[in-house]
Amino acid sequence: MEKGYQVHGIKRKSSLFNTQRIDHIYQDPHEIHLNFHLHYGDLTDSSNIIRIIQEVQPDEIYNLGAMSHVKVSFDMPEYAANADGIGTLRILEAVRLLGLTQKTKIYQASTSELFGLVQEIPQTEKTPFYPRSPYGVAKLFAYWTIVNYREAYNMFAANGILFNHESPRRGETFVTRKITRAATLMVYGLQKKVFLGNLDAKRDWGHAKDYVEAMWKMLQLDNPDDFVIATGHTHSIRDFCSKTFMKLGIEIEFSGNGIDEKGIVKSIDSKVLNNYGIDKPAINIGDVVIEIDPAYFRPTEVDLLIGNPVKAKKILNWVPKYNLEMLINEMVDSDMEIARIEKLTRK
Ligand code: G4F
Repeated sequence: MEKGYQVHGIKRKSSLFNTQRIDHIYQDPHEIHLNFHLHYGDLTDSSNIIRIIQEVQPDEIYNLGAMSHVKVSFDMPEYAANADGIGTLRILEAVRLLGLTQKTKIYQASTSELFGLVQEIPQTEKTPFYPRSPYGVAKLFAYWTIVNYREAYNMFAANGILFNHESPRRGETFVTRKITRAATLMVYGLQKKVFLGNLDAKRDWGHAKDYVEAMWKMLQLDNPDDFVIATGHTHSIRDFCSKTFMKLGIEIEFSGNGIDEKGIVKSIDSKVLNNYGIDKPAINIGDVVIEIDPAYFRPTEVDLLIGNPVKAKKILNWVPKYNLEMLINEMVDSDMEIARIEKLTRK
């Protein structure tokens, strides 16, 4: 919207309000919301997708719609295939059948999950795919459908192979937000500990703001192409925990192995918490704040992701502005404010 676009989004019907993460846009004092429209829709409903595209006649479509939780895709594989795989096909077919192939550019949210059991380190646009989940397999179908429609019908359809990208608006069941949320609730005494799965997995985490800029840049090219978007740095879940707690002045020591591993508070720098207005944290040296719950293990795991974004840097002139520290700082500060308000309202 800052770029002057009229933005149309699709939301699924739910019995509860589920637009909290974008509600502030409606409250923008500059009335920018006049350029923002939400339609009821679902990627599993072809006629609905065709109708919305026909009504909107979009210049650009950004398909980020998905059942995007990798672990949940093992429980709902057919739905993941339908929404994430065939859903992409439905958009392409709608654009084609409505005669919009020369007008509408399509961005497909492909994913580093395509690399799965990685065949090369770091991963580039040329690294062979080896998905490790129903989510990854569905996204593989979508990836190749985009390539096929580009070649068969001369459509502007591009894959952004995005590595993990996070922000304060990240859903609370994804590991980064789960950790920042838990740590901040703990210092306010609103949560005792957090249960996690595989702490050894490594991810190349970037900031969603940087990655959205790359998506947009991809659609401004003269010719469609596929790009890896990544930072080129990787960290384990364990590292992410340590850095998050450290941002709050809390040093964590990990001890034990496998499902018996625990994260224990080793030291607390109270000056750091004082800066957040906390005199007496509800967390003490020796507290076990992280434990393992095998329920979060995946039947097949993606152990290591690290991308090489050299092509995006060269062709899109894309340079990320955030590093991991900046990302964690922003997420922790935002979650501290949320926890502070929760503490007040729970009293
Ligand atoms: O945060 P995650 O759930 O993200 P994951 O699986 O990497 O997928 C995300 O990034 C992809 C891009 O590469 C997207 F395509 C996808 O839609 C999604 O946005 O898990 C990250 C890692 C995994 O290895 C997982 O096993 O963290 C590990 N983990 C350890 N404990 C956990 C937990 N993941 C979650 N969600 N919850 C845990 O308690």
